[in-house]
Amino acid sequence: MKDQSYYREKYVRNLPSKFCPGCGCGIVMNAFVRAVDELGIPKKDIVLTSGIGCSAWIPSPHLRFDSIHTPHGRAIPVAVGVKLFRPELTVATISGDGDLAGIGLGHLIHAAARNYDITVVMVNNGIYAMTGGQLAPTTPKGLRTPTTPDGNPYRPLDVSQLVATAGASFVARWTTFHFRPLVKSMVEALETKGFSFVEVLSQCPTYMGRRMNLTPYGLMRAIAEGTSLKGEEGKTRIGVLKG
Ligand SMILES: Cc1ncc(C[n+]2csc(CCOP(=O)(O)OP(=O)(O)O)c2C)c(N)n1
Ligand SMILES: [Mg+2]
Repeated sequence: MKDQSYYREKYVRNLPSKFCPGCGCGIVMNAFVRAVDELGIPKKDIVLTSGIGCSAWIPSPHLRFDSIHTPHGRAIPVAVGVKLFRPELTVATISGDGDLAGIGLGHLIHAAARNYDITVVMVNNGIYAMTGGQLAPTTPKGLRTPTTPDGNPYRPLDVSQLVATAGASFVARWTTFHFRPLVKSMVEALETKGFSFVEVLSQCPTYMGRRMNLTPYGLMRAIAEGTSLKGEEGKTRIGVLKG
């Protein structure tokens, strides 16, 4: 059986992590490398892109794959460019909700509609974490942020629904609490021919947990329980919206 040190040594650069204690980014990173390992894709055959934000740090500098850290919101067009020129490579984007569904939303919709053969993993922590927890298009209604001190008056955008409607071949949504199904969906996404999207509802202990007076684990649970994802056999799942 492979233990955590196998994945760390094979896939993660030996650097001090920039993530805050309890951040969901480590869980998403762990899930992604397990999916790659399960598929047996050689490291040299993968290119990752990311934009700007805490989540965008998952591929670069942490992972031992070729990666391109793009300007804010531009991870998807760069991934599409790599895929068009090197179709034999597996190309994936890992980035945040603000990066992909805020400043980069146009690219996301058009890449899904054109069904480009790339995988996008969106780490949705519901805020712009890196810059101090400001309102994102995905922020839960009512949440107080530095830019909505009286509470967010808007509904959050359902990004997975939007991407499915735009025409993606595969869409799945999980939380960091659902590690095994998340890995499985990442495997399916990487295997998909066409545009695949995996949304991970994730915790930011620093800018959301503190505000809600929750520990990282408490925030993880609250996110998992706050989703209407009760699925088979009592397991919480969001599952595949479109396959
Ligand atoms: C063009 C541009 N506008 C704004 C910023 C400031 N900025 C940096 S990260 C970020 C938000 C990132 O949010 P998200 O993608 O959700 O990542 P998180 O930190 O939450 O993981 C913003 C607005 C920037 N770097 N570049
Ligand atoms: Mg975010």
